[in-house]
Amino acid sequence: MIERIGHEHPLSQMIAEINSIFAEIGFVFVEGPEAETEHYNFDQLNVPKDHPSRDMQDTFWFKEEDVPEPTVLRTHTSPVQARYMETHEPPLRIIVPGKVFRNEATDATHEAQFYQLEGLCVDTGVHLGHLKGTLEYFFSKLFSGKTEVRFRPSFFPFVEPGLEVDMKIEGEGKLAGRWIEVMGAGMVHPNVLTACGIDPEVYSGFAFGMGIDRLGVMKYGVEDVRDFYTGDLRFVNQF
Ligand code: 2U9
Repeated sequence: MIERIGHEHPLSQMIAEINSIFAEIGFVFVEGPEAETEHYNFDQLNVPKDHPSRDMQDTFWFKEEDVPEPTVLRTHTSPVQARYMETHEPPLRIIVPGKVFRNEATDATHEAQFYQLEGLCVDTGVHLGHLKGTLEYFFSKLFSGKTEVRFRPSFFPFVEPGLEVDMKIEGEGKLAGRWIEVMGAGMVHPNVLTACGIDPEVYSGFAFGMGIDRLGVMKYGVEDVRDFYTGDLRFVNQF
């Protein structure tokens, strides 16, 4: 008889590996609820009241009669960082993986449910150089080789300045030699620090966010993100 021993799902393996990479440089793993209040998911993160991401078309809202206050399936893991800042004094270094939800059509590169990984570092004197060094370290560990990181200006309500982050792997291989967009990031917006009880005159912080599924697609060469959720053992057992 052939004994088949199970193993972790490829996305769980990714999350465990990412956690251990960040643990080496002092980041603590934090989790939070998947159902969040409008307050923590949007208001506290400086997302304007009329921002399109709050629309029914983009966000899954709970029925008003079922909840004590406006509640959503979280659209990012950022509310976990917001709650953490309220209850902890800087210096803070946390890494927050988790499931997030978007009310949108699915295709080979988009799922209505996916895994995100966000990070936050708050201390005195934190600047963009710390963000760049942290991400260079992270990608070189994850892709086991020398990597370069570059920033392009972008906008997200919770950071200022906001950045798109591209990565390039040196050497041979399918991904090597070209710039690939991998995540968004920036310096935590002073309004967000203030809303979370941290004085922006004393402290500054960087934050970043990425889709773990997308990173899995890159690392393992998977063609369709939806494969991660089929539960098909012929797929899962390849990892
Ligand atoms: C707090 C303050 C700032 C987290 C950030 C992004 C930029 C970003 C997307 C990448 C791909 C989400 O998975 S995705 O669709 N995220 O671009 N996230 S800055 O900034 C924060 C978070 C929490 C308190």
